[in-house]
Amino acid sequence: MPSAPDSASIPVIPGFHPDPSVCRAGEDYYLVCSSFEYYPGIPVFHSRDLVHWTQIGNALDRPDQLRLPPDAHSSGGLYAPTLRYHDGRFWLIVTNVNGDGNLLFTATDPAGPWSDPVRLPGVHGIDPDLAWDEHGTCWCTVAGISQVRIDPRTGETLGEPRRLWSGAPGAKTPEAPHLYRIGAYWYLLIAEGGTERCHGVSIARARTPDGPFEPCPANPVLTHRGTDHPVQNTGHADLVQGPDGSWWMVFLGVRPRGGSPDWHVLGRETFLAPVTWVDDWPVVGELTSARTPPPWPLRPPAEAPVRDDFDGGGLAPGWISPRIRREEDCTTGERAGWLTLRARGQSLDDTDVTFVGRRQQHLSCRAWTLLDPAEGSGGLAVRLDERHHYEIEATASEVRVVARIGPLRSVVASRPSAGGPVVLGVGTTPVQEITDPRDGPDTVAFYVREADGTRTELVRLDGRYLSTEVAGGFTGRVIGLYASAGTVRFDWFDYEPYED
Ligand code: 6LW
Repeated sequence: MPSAPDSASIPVIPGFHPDPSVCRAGEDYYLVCSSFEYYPGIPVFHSRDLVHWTQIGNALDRPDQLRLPPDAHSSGGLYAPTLRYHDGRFWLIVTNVNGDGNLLFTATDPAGPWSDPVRLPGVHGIDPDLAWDEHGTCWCTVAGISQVRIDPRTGETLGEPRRLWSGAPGAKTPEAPHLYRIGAYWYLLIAEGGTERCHGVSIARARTPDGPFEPCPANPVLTHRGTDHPVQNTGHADLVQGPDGSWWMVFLGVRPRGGSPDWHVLGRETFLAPVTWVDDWPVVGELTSARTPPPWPLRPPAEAPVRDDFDGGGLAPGWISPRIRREEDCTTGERAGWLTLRARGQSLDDTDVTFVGRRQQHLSCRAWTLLDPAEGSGGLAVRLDERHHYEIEATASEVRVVARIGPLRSVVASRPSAGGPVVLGVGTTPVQEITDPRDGPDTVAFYVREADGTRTELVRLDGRYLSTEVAGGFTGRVIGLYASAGTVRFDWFDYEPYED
């Protein structure tokens, strides 16, 4: 099991934010992540110091940019984008594994709007990358690892795809390629070993963008496999230069907790580490965060507010919904200052459900909401996917806690209620000390806030069942609001993070 958490284990973008791709435009950095079955898709972050990131939008925030069939499976949808700044424009390439394949978008402002998609029917493979050489040729490289020249304005492929390199002999899933010109070489950075405990980052170099590539003798240049580092599964990386010209790597990792085996519950998160160059090969240093900062002044943004009052025109960019969000089922316009949700499916077991949530970003956190169930029923949920979720739900006559774990669904606690507005809460507490090798990663407790402000805990559940090791897939927990019958209104939502 990994060693105790320490200051080196803090992500720069916590919560389910995997497959980071980063680019620099002057003093500004922009970063995107995979978003899978959630809409809007592909969160876009901004930073000035590579450590503090603020979400400024989602690249695919119009239904015509992101088409997900109603039955698209969880952990389907949008995989592994690449973001580049070239020729005064931002370029984003991404795979929609549910039908549309590889898609390319452009923007002059990464906060949006992003263009309509350009399709790439001749590019086969996930994890597409874009790189331009000095002649203006655009090289598109995908998992496998293979490469083809493209016209990025039309999506047309120019020539036949060519196999480039497959990483270490026998290592599974060479993927996540990024190609860069750095000094005298073209570098091909890849991930290999699978996105679980064996994940790693390897690199090869060539004199031209299409090879032949020579692997780094020190590969993998980044992996935590077989170590007791509190951050595991490190891989899927991208390179960028810091404000002082030094080199940095962003990559995904997870924070497993608990006994044996251990479990991670927040999905794959984005981490940062310094890179130095020895003999023209990169050497990756220890994790960097606000607690172990880089050598330039940090530029933290204002603290994120705890409360979302639903008083603005629309929803903040951090709110996501599975597959689609229909204005008529999810609006802040119907009752001013309230979020109104209209039920579609009957529960979070359904793929077509009215749910709007935010990623759980801290191992230890609480979320609260004031809900009015006068015209329906709904509540506050912790969601991994349709088969793995816990929720506290209010109806006209009771408040109950439901657990869905695999094929099993059960009401695990309930109490009568008068049916008026009620404050519901959920809190996660990571395990502090392992006293039994079977200890889970955390507990998930559900609360009702009483009229006098005290809270009553209805039940405390083992968090392992809402972990990736149990549920499978590529995502992490999302905490949010849903309607299971009729119309439910929410006055506010608080997300209180605690120190990890
Ligand atoms: C992604 C692949 C990966 O396409 O996981 O960790 C897949 N790396 O590169 C899904 O995120």
